[in-house]
Amino acid sequence: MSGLELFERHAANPLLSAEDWPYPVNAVFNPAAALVDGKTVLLARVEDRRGISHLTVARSADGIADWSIDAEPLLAPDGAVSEQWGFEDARVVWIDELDRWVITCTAYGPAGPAVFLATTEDFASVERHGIVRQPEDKNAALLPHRVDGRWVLFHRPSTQFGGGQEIALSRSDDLVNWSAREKVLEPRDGAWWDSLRIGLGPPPLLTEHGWLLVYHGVKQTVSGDIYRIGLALLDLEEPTRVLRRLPSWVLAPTAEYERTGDVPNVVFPCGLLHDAASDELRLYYGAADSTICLASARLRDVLDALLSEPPVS
Ligand code: BMA
Repeated sequence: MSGLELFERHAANPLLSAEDWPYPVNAVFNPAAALVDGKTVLLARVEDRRGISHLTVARSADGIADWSIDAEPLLAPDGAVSEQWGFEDARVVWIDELDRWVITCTAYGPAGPAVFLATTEDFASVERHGIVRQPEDKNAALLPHRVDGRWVLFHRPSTQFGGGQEIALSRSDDLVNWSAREKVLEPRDGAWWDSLRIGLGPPPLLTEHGWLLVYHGVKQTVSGDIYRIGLALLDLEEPTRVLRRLPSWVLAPTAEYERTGDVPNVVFPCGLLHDAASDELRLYYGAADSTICLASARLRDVLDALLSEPPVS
């Protein structure tokens, strides 16, 4: 088992922080990522100076520098109680059948976090579809196409008092009515890095060997929780079936900007892009709930690492 982390941080990290924003904010982190007309679009979680978050678009030709950041949020609370404490942690996926991007994010209100769905054609305006999973539920993303005729939504149901804490999925014919949840991946016991709870990162990526699942895992320690990033591979036809799971994490908070910030010791991935020409995977993540960062790997290396693990029985 290699102790090396598979993903390499970009030298320009952090790519974006509160100082880059065109209006006063506290922090920018946990961005969704999309490629639109060759440009990288990030949908960043922006925490304002009240502590309430909204989602704002940042665009860049190379996905690294010269960001152009919208002056207005794409999605912000509009008065409904269920979103009064903001929108957090978006994931976006292009859906051919709908001919648009589907955004899933957390709507936060007094009942707890819920999964909210919206769509956009251009990241200039959104259509709100509302809450698709009631509190408490979060860390949700859709697969890009139907499986066996039904949409598949990954999510993480939980309660304040434990219960849940694993990655689950639900299915739907119409994106409105959802089936009871089915278990996908559970935290590991005891001392493991992903023992307290786990949650889906970016939307699972279609590969020739299965759905690549990037997830965050949390470990509780006497000096607070540590958020790290791990990988699993799921069956293409039956995504509740876990084919492989890496024992070691692939990225942990070790850089200064990941260890220090509003919430220390956090790397939290929500965006993943694959460049077919170079085979580069670009993982956009939040560091310490304060800034936006990038780490890269080759998809081939990632799949080799997963496939060299024994099959999950
Ligand atoms: C999780 C989410 C993330 C956040 C992380 C660390 O529960 O709220 O938005 O990055 O905690 O604070």
